Amino acid sequence: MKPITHFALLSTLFAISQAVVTFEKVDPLLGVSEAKKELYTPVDGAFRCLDGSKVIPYTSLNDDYCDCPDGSDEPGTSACPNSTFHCKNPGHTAVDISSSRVNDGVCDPDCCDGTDEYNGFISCPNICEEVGLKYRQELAEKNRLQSEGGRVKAEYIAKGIKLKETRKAELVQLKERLTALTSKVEELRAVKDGLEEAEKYAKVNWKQKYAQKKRKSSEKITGLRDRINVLEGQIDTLTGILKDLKENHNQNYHDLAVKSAISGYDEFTETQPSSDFDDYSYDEDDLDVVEEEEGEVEEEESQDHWLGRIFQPVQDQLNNVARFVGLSSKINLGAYRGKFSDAKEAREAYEKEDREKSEVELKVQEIERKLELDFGHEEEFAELADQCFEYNSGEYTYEVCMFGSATQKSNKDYNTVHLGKFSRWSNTEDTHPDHYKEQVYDQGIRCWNGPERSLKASYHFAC
Ligand SMILES: [Ca+2]
Ligand SMILES: [Ca+2]
Repeated sequence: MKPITHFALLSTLFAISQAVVTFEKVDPLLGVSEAKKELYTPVDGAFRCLDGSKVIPYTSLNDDYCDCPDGSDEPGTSACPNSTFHCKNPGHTAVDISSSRVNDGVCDPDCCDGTDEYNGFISCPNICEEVGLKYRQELAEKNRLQSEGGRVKAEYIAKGIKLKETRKAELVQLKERLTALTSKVEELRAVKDGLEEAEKYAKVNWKQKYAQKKRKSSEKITGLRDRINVLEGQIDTLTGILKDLKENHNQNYHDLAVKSAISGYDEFTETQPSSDFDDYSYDEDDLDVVEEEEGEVEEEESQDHWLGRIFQPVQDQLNNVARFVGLSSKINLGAYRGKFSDAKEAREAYEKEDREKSEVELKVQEIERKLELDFGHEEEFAELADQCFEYNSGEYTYEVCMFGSATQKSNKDYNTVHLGKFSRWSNTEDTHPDHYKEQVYDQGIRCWNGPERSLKASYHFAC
């Protein structure tokens, strides 16, 4: 053999020898936790697999050959794929890792003491003190947050329970107010309707009287006009006679009476206007102007008159309404007679009370809606109702007002889209641990040629 060949052979043998030596030095209890060490006590130089399936020589422990079906004979090697290696991790938390990670050339992050790599190919430093310190700091911060979260939760529960009681009490008061307003509005509505009916009745009768008077006046004027026509004819006849007398009388015969008649005729014709009796003509509008002032007076008088006449029938109708709406006492129109001078005042009073009734109805609906909402087993989420939270995804900013509505706003053109109203918590049962971690908002603006928009809002609560 050549010297170089001898050297290569010796090197190989040395390497094999080292490997064998390294293998033989593996502690049979390597990778076994303190809690399980008792199970690895030899009995007559033998080891019973932990599943009890086999008894093998104690020397077969950690001999890098898998003997037991459950892998329990190789806690410190990677020979059995179903075995685990125990990292003691002093200064931190001990863990069991898969035996496949033993001597795989990678420092296992869970095995901070570096004991998973012991064959000498790589060296893993023991960083458990550093990792343990960081872990304990994070744990302390987490505990602090949980403690703070617990305090806030207790505060929210107390507020939620109180809020519910307050809402219940407020609802009782509002419903009593609503009952009173409903009765009052019905009463005022009946009064208003009665006065409006009276007003309408009075106007109709005034118009009828006005038309009758106008017709009579028109007849009188027509009669006067006929009379004027007759007089005009008579004047024409007389002036014709006088004209004929003037032109044809015997001028040689000086009769004083004839001269006086002709002189009177000349004076009459010189002083008369050319349009004769045209100024006496009239049309229907002239008649309206003449009678309007009288009509206004007539209207006021008629209204009072007719209000008085229909007072009792309206009172009877009101009492019927009172019975219909279940009022305990009759409506006394007389009490309103001095209060409302006309239907306009009654209408304004009715509308004012009706508006207040609508406002109270809305409050009742809102409180009833909130009382029906699921604010958690202990009302812990009631305090968060209507509080809004934003999330910026880059392209959009989402806003969720809890138990209210959700919107999506573009960060480019600030166009806002309604995504929906609060519908429910997640689909899980309310006993599920994740039930109160997700809310569904639906019935949003319909997508173009698609379904209605909706949103699922997930929350992380530290308590
Ligand atoms: Ca073995
Ligand atoms: Ca490893």
